[in-house]
Amino acid sequence: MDSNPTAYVQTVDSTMMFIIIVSLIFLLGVTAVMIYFVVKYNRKKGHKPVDIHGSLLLETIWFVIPTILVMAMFYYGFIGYKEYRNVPDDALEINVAARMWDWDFVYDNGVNLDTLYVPVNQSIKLNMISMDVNHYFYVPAFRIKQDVIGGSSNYIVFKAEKTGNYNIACAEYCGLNHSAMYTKVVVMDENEYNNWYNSSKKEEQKAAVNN
Ligand SMILES: [Cu+2]
Repeated sequence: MDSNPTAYVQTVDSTMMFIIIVSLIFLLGVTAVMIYFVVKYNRKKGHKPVDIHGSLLLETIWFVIPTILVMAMFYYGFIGYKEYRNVPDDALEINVAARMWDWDFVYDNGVNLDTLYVPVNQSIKLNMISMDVNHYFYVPAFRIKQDVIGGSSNYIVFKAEKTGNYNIACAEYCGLNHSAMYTKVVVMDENEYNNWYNSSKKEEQKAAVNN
């Protein structure tokens, strides 16, 4: 799975696959049994409906098996949830402000941009606030998604393991230009990032002097 941009992709995709397979088994199983019963107990063949009262074995089975399955789904989901809520000590923090209809990324050096630049193989913690309504920070390629709620702060942790450009979308309808609330996360190798970080500061100072 070297081709995934984050290790997290595997966590989410295998959870998704588990849920799809369980659902498929039930869909096919229930449909097959239903069709079999329709044919076998057809009234035209002389079958009469029979009242059946209580079966401890059946009731136990349809209570225990779904409970185990649902708990397993919860377990895998929770493992994935923990992965992007636990903040590693070495996490690089970047402040994010969402507003109608763009994203603002503010770095430690004071630089403020609408594109997210991060170094590869480094845990990133995004401290997110909304300046107005509810938004929803979403990077499909990384399988990460986090509400950004008006009037409160939130965070998300991720670690990109492949350089490149990936889409960031707002995944919650937030008004007229919601569908245009797109930007990019640019994952760079460490040197490239450090160069960018140092030069972006200088450029901003230059711009400030020129104004
Ligand atoms: Cu939005």
